[in-house]
Amino acid sequence: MSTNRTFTMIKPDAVANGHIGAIINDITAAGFKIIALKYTKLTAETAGAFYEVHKERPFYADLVSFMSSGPIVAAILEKDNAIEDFRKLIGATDPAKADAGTIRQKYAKSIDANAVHGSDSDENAEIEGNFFFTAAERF
Ligand code: IDP
Repeated sequence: MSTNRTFTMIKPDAVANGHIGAIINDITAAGFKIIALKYTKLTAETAGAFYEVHKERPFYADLVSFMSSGPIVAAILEKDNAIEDFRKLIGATDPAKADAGTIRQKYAKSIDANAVHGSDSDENAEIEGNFFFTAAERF
């Protein structure tokens, strides 16, 4: 069953480059409602736990280091067909391959520093949202 919710992070590169406002604007203009929102910073430990599923991938250490290198914005978003529509809005993992007008094409510079995260399934959206937000922080 679809929950119509997804989880996103605006990653350290996009925060450092001043894109928080523009990215949130793109997200809400595309019809996503913000259910929860937080400006925070991951540590090496919490970034490592968040990306545990990628532990065996060759880029894991770099990903953990990058994701804990500066503040991020975490959010839970709601919309019909949220997972698929949000993946379309952000574009391909590699911004060089992302469609024109997508968030990664507009704001990301490389495959590792790619501006935003978007959950890949309802199950992961639930797990990832719970990683950052308590029930009392969702509206
Ligand atoms: P996704 O974020 O588009 O779902 P995943 O394959 O789940 O892509 O990878 C998670 C994150 O790991 C990516 O967003 C990116 O930051 C990083 N990543 C993925 N592939 C590479 C790579 O080949 N080199 C460096 N970093 C990568």
